[in-house]
Amino acid sequence: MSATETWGIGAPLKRKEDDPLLRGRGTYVDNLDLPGTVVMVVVRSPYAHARIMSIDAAAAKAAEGVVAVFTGADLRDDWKAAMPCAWPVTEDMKNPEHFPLAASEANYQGDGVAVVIADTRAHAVDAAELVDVDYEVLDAAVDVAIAAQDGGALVHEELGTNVSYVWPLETGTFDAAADVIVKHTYYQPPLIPNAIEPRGVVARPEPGGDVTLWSSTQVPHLLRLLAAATLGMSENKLRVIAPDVGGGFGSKLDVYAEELLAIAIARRLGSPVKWIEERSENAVSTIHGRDFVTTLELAATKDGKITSLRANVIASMGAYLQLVTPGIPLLGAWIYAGPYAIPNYSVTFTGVFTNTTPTDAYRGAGRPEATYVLERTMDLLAKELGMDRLELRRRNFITEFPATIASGLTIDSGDYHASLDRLLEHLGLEPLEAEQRARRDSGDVKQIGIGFSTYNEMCGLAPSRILGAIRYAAGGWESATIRCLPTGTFQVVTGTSPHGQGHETAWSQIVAEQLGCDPSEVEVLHGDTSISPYGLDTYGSRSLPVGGAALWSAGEKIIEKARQIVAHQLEVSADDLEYAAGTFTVKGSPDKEMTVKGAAWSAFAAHNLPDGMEPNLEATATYDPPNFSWPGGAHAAVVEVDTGTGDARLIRYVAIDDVGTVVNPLIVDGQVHGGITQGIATALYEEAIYDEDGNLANGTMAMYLMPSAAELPSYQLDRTESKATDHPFGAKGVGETGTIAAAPAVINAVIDALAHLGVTDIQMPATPERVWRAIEEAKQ
Ligand code: MCN
Repeated sequence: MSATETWGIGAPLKRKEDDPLLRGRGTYVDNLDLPGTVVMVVVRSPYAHARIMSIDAAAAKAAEGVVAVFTGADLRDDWKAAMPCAWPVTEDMKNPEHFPLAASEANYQGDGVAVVIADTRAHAVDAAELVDVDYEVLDAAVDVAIAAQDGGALVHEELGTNVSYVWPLETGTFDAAADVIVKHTYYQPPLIPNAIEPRGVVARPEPGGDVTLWSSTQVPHLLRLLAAATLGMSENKLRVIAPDVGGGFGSKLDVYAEELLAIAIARRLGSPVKWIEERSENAVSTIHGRDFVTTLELAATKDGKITSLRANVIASMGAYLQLVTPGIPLLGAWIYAGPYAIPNYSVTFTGVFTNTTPTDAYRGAGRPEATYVLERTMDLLAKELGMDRLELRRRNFITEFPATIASGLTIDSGDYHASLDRLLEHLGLEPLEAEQRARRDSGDVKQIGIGFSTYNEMCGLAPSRILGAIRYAAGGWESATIRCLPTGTFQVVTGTSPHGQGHETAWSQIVAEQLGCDPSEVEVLHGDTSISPYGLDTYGSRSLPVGGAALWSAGEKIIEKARQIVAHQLEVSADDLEYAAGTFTVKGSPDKEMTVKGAAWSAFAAHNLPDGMEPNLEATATYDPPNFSWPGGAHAAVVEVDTGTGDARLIRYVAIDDVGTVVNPLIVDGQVHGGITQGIATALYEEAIYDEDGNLANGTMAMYLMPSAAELPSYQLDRTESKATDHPFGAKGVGETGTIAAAPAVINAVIDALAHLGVTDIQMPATPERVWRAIEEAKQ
């Protein structure tokens, strides 16, 4: 085995970043303790919809330790623009002005109405209780399907409607005269992302009006750009640092009120301002995901060839449009047909305001929502056709690549049959089906069900031209710099901003593979706008497909320059050099060699460089992907359902994913594990429950059922590999695959367990009560 096989691309290297984190030596925002810091606490509306009649802050201002109290009206002149929404999906999209503090009307429970600044957190919390807000409570629009009808409560009266936009994509007519048509409506409830570290910010004023902002964010670069614009600051006066960030799952891909408030107030007071989100505060003030009502129709021939698809999606925006809220449903718009060749395609999205926490990106963002309704409907169609559900899938799989799909995009590579074949090898379907038959025959109270989901997704966001065409404000490229230090070590500066994904390790492996060093010799810097080249941060499983490609491209530039240096020093033609694993050798003279590390020293000393060559061995590259990244695969879930109590337990989970070339199999397995767990959680446990007045009824960890390891079996993972043809070393994204695939597999399994009892539908999450009711209703 060569050295690079033990630590280059493909090696299961343990994550470099974990040691300090596991020893408690990480630096999260709350670990920052800057001299003179004052603490900010946000006073939030207890009502989902209420007019703010008056705010009396006198008692709070007089309380012990209080430095200042600000209301929305007090700070109005600090904002040069409303809070940003970077994705106006249609020209006439309705986007009500949204400022960091509501001044006249609170539009969701948790909407900030004032902030208290004090010397300690305890003093700020106590004083916040004393801020006296007089509210006139208004009717709330909570249910997204009802809100979409208008006629009831309006979230933003001045708009005259709750509909923000209608966005259609139609490339073919639905075949209403087809042999078989199935149609079903699905509800996917709102979810609370629950990163292990809630959000937090520290803003420090610097001499000359500059500000340094530490934030638990996924997007330091976007945050700097947009915060500067909102505050009317020069972009170069704001430095944003994402220190260690304890997860985000999309929820930290945003520009939040508290980030803007901390900067504005730090500038006003001249002291560092710190805000740390509490867990229950996180449940209302950090974005939610999903909250979709989708009707999906599939039309097919008698022999199971699907001829057309129509989807009507009603998606809650929550109370306001956050950074990319309106675009989230659209991220699924191109994949409602998944891995199947369906020629006629029509999807319509209606974005609707509700008096609930704003929605935005949550792991998978638009793609789990699409895959869920498709994979559920595939099972319904198979039943209607009287066809085996896997046979139906196989008959419709796309098999030739590159494949231009009906929604208009091109899938570069994939092998969906191979993933399904591999899945069945691991699963052992026959004994499971035999067990299922035996339990059905004996009338066992515990029934088992087997569910499948064959999926693909588009990630690696994204080709800038396509983003432009769908009206997203920024591009989708990424950048990387490699500095070859004189003594033979390397420094990488990346524009991606990891928050749990292990980029330091994977990026080190890529450099190690290409430049022939040990990964420990590579330092990876990220997450600080003053050190990284401009970048577009981490979301949409883009970091390896886009950032990794930029890094590879920087490495190629290093090798090219090193080749010129080596040729000059060895007095041979550059064409006579062969390169492998960091070393140049002269063709035919194997004893003559020089390494990239040696070239780095020569470039630093600059005593003997080719005429006109700039000293120093360093390269920067930016990479704009020509296409999305197209992972895919096949997942199976096996559940045991107690038909007496409705309790559904997952007993096995098998996942086969194709993410192209794998840089680090340990990291990829970890990503798939985490992703699957979030998908299972969606299927069986998690849901943000609002009452009819818009009160979040389960905003604590005691009430919001996040599964722990105790609820879950070990997963069986394996991979197939079809390389991404556009990526320099064939890698596809992995960060969201599990979440996209898992929920439909689990719900299909629960329904399969109860199919013989006549159950055909169960809404997510399949709680014991819902399952029990479905069984009872089927009896009637
Ligand atoms: N990787 C690899 N080989 C591949 C693909 C990926 O070795 N073929 C590695 C990459 O090098 C990287 C990791 O897997 O270390 C994830 O890569 P990628 O798919 O590019 O995703 P990103 O790094 O862009 O991460 C974003 C993605 C998203 S969108 C969400 S949501 C998510 C996720 O990652 N949130 C996470 N994984 C998370 N993991 C943790 N711990 N915390 C989160 O908040």
